[in-house]
Amino acid sequence: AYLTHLSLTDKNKSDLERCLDRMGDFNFDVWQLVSLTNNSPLLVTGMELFKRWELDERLNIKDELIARFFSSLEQGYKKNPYHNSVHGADVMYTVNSFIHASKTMKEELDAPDLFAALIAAAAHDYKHDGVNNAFHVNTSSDLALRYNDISVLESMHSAELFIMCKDEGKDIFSVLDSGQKKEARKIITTAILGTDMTKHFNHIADFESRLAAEKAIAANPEAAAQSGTEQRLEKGIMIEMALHCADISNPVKDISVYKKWVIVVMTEFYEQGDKERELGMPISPMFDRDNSSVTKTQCGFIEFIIKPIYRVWGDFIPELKENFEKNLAVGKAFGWDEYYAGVIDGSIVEAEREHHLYSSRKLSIEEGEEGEEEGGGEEGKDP
Ligand code: 8BR
Ligand code: ZN
Ligand code: ZN
Repeated sequence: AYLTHLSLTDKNKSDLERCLDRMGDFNFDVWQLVSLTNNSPLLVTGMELFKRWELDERLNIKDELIARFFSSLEQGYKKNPYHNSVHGADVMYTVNSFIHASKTMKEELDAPDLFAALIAAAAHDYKHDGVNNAFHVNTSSDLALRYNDISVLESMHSAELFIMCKDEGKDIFSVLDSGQKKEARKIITTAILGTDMTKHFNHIADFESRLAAEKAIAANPEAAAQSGTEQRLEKGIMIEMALHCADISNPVKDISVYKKWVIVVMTEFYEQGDKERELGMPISPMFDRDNSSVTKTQCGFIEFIIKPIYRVWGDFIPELKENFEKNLAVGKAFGWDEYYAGVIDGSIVEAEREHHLYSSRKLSIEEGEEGEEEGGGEEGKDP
């Protein structure tokens, strides 16, 4: 019924409904939502997931408020190649699929926690401007000055979410009582600030030790009750980790979906590299379109970032562990440079046309040889 907000034809509506049926699956293809929703993937994902968890009834939220809130979030996402509302919708449905699969999270999280987790995911890159924290800091941008160089973008995403909610008719937190509001705000700010990649290895170590503590307690409740000093796996920690894992989940998805993300993430990195070149700044190797390898970047990202965290995350969600491992095994062997250059298949250009959220910069077939000069060795990966 909420699809009435979208002005779709009946045919489109039934296609969309069929697509949305699969949204609970970890390997759902969020890209389909772009065309099926008239470019409103985040609005539709938000409405769908609030319905699925019956948050409208459990927290007494009117459809109009849910729609206005997610629509406003969606409009705040800029049309960057990668950090756009498709990424917001992707991260939101992925967090949902973690919670949905995990017996532990389903038992632990009540309605206000689910509400907070989904909103944190939907808003986690709100108003992202397509360049990273290092660029902000190195250019002394207004945002870097405002946030003292500390988690500049993440601070902005979270702050702007709560500022947006002050607008007439968009305060989705108004459905919570003051205690719930305080708790939801704590969960959301912590989880969004936790998406800063500089915290990545802390997340792994911290979550691993908390997970071990929980297992020890489950195995021997009395001994654990005596010591009492162990850090437990609290709800906020689970949500923070779920959001960070979802944020970097591209390589863990089906290869067909992952491929589309690689095109847009590399496009955005290279556009930042172009800006750095124009400004006479040093260009980080990953961002230099004339001097980098998509294969090395993605393989390094998988080996040093993704595998370590998904090993721990798979221990926490054994329901999805096999899925993570299967997808990672396929993704790593892929020839990303040739694919990015359009040599393997022409889907880049096709995808660019299909999703006009993509950058206007055209990718040319001639760029195919980049990154081959170092003999394809494994050294020098720099995620
Ligand atoms: P954000 O989406 O919050 O920016 O965090 C993801 C970060 O992971 C990116 O900024 C980037 O540094 C890195 N990354 C790389 Br490398 N490849 C990626 C990919 N395929 N998908 C997502 N992130 C990637
Ligand atoms: Zn981010
Ligand atoms: Zn993100």
